Amino acid sequence: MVYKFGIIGLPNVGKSALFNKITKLNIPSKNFPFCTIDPNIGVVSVFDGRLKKIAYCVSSKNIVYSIVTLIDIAGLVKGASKGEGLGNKFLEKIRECNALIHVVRCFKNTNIIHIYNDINPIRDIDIINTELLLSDLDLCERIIKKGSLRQSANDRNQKVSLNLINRCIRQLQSGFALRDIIFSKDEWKKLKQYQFLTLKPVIYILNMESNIDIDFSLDNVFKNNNFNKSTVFSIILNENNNTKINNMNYELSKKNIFYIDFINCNTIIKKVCDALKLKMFFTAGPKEVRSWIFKKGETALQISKLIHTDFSKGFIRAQIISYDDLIKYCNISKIRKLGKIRSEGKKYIVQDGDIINFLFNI
Ligand SMILES: Nc1nc2c(ncn2[C@@H]2O[C@H](COP(=O)(O)OP(=O)(O)OP(=O)(O)O)[C@@H](O)[C@H]2O)c(=O)[nH]1
Ligand SMILES: [Mg+2]
Repeated sequence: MVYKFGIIGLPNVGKSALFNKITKLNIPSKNFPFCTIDPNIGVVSVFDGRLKKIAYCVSSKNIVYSIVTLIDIAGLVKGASKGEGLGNKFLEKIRECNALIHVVRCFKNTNIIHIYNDINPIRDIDIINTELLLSDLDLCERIIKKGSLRQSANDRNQKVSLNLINRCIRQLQSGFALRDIIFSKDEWKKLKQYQFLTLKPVIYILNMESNIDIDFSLDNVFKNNNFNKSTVFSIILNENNNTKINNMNYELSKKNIFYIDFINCNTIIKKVCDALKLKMFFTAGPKEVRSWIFKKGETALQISKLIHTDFSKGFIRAQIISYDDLIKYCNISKIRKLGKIRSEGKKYIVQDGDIINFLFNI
């Protein structure tokens, strides 16, 4: 499966500009609201410095990075769920995404139109989040109306219980995202099928261009206590800005804040992957070295499907070298002689950095 990340935010805040920077495409990014109507879709490589080192050790010239899909979605406005602006049909586009990248305007440049005329990141974040909450509330009501809820405790299928949906409704009505609720594993599994928007991980990109913007926005954003631990903030500096940030008073590590300038903004994708607890394993041979994204906790059998369904159908075992061993000895025959190639079965929990050769028989 290819993971999908959706870029959301108010109109004219720099979503398409960010999309262009990350994907190296050139879709319109103009100074007027609703410049983007139909979603733009781009494919982005997830860079990982380990691939080059692996390629050197196995004498491979070809590196293939794993990819994710980035979707630049039309701007949302207050009342979108009631049809304002371009309405809420774009929210449906967001539903299919695995994570959201929420772009917030923090730059003050008065030449660039702000749809509500003044720069107020907290209000803007709130407008978008309210629309997401309303959309999820609407979904809860539709689930109840559809009447496909679990009726009794003995009903052991994938249906959710009315209790669970009511819990979601109460959370949303008090203005909080569903991701802030602690669900059991079973509840998670059941809710996942509905693709609730506020259950998705979100990364905030505070789009700014000077130190003044930074003080202004950080101060405001972090004084607001509606943000919980699960929120990851990233900060991006404007392309034209060369100012170095020296005088930061904030405890950055505690806040999960990352400073990223426009030049390096494809590192945002890696940060989103980290926030989603996505890991990488590698396949390596003289023909090519390749990275594959998998979810923390997945087994050898589960990830073998990513490469080919034959691998899982005829799975025999997985031969594994850890990344550290490969780099340390940098020679496969030596690693074999040292007994550092492990044989693992279907249930092995794959670790980040594993270099895997699947043995299968079909
Ligand atoms: N000064 C300044 N301008 C910016 C910055 N980021 C984006 N812009 C400009 O703001 C305008 C809007 O940018 P877009 O990328 O089209 O915004 P958008 O969020 O995709 O807008 P919609 O598609 O209308 O929702 C463009 O003229 C950009 O060049 C920034 O950090 N500073
Ligand atoms: Mg746009």
